[in-house]
Amino acid sequence: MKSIALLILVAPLFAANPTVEIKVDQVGYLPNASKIALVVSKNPATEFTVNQSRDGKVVFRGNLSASRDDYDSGDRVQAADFTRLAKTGQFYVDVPGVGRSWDFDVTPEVYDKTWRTAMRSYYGQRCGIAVDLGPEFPGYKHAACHLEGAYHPSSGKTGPKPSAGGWHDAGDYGRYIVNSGISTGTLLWAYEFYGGRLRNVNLAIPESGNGQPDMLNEIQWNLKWMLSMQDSDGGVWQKQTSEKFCDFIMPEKDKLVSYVIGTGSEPFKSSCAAGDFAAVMAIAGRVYRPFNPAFAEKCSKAAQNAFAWLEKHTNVPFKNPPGVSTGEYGDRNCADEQLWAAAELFRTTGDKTYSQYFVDRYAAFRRPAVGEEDEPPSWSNVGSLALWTYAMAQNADPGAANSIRHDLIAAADEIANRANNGGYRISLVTRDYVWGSNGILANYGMELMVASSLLHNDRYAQAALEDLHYILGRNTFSLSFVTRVGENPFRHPHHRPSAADGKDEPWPGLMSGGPNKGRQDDVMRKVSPDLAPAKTYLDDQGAYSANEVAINWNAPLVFLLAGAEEMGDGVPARGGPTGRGRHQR
Ligand code: G3I
Ligand code: 9MR
Ligand code: ZN
Repeated sequence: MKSIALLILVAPLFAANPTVEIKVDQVGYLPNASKIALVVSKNPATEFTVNQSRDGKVVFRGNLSASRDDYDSGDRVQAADFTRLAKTGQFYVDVPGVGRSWDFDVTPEVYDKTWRTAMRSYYGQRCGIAVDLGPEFPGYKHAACHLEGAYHPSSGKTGPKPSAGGWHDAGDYGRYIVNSGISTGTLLWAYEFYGGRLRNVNLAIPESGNGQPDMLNEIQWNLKWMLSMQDSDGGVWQKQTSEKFCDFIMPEKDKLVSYVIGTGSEPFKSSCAAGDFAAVMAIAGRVYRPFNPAFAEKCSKAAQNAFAWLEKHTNVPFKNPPGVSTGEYGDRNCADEQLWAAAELFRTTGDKTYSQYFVDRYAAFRRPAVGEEDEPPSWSNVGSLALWTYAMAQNADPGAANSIRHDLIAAADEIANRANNGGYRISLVTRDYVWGSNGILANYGMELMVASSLLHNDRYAQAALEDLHYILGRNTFSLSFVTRVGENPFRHPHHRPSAADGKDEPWPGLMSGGPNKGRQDDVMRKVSPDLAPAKTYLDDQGAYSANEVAINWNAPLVFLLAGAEEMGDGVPARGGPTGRGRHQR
């Protein structure tokens, strides 16, 4: 009450409510990068100012651009370009006749806090241990959950199986190797690209201060669970979940049996799980070497065993066995997973047989194929990760490495140029507005950061920032798609802890799946069928096909934010192998 009264007393004219018609990155912009706000209003406006939040003082004046039609949202969008603003500080954009925007910052460190919040969300997703976000988010905690497990008949084994940690996948409490694969791999890559800066960040987790960087401490929590999913023959089970999704309860209240689930018949383990597992363990085998050589060696061996299993079982798909209705992550083609594993194993071990495996097969995965548009990495398609990692390997086949670089230039040019098409200046195209479209966008952003790094072209990193701006509020809803980040974030994720903890605000640092024209849940099926793809979204807890959160969507966000942070240092983002030397090889 007191603060509201105070606000009214001192509230001058400039403190009017922000309008959704002005869209800004609610976190902010880097001083040395493009700074654009977007305006969608009934009557085209002509002028804008940038004002200091503290006192409303005008620090920049400009004219709005002509309107651009944005096909995917149906919006007519004008741009307020204040790239030339030389000041740092906290600001808002004011458009006479339209209103003012939410506040945002302009500083070199503008994304640091958001990176930490997004990365720390993995701690919140931990299974098998009590979690407490502490004084930063008082009361956000849960007790140790899913401590016991059992082999499901579909796994080929019977009896109890200790359940061993890991991260809850998403809004549900399942743990899935395929999705853990790309998530953990992406995070480890982020460390490899930007570790020089990330290694110093304290995430306030139980392991903090143990001498190993916290980012690696957090990732190790999931790696240990993944290791526990490998059978003695080297194969890897698909997932550990209950047979059906539990109610909207806290994780420690979920008493459904946590089963190790397999394919239901020989060989019980699935090929995509083995491929993703091998790739991730291979990366871990080099990243942990300086800190924990024994663990690194264990991971590397596990990767080699999984690859050997995979060579004998190249295409065992996974489908949910009868009676099981949790997430499937079914993917009929595991050749890309196997290629990724071979490339990461080559990078880690230097063993030429992995390189040969790659060189013999990579041509089929080159992107974009003639006449095709580029597709960023996703849980079902890790082929591009295979290609890029190979291009970063020492002693790579020069012909292969060259063609991969060449393809990456073509892909990155194509993706970066999309910013000129639509009003929102992002990499998404119409067909991308499916389940997890924000994850697709973050993966485009990651791809651009990788391209910038490998090809030493800052233009790609600049384009990646445009994608980040959309996620952080510069979108048709003027909504930050990351919980607790920005002044107007989405608030009702399909996320069991956020729903069941009795608190108004959701758990922090989680990115929404985003607009999905597929309308694959009962809430979304009820929205108007006339909505444009980019508008097919509701901030509604029940809308799991548009508003769930997931570890594989947060991971490219973490990567993208890390790349953006590095740009704030005033140096083009060049974490690649010949770049700023942060790459460990
Ligand atoms: O890419 C195709 C497109 O070609 C096609 O035209 C279009 C038509 O529907 O669909 C697109 O595929 C969609 C695909 O996601 C894109 O990745 C499928 O429809 C859609 O069903 C599929 O959804 C997956 C969803 O599980 C349902 O299986 C999501 O990728 C996946 O992220 C999500 O994962 C769930 C886990 O199962 C359980 N835990 C939560 C997690 C997040 O929601
Ligand atoms: O909560 C589940 C979510 O994690 C999944 O992504 C989604 C699709 O598989 O399913 C959700 O669970 C719903 C179930 O599929 C149908 N009944 C309602 C459940 C959520 O309330
Ligand atoms: Zn759990």
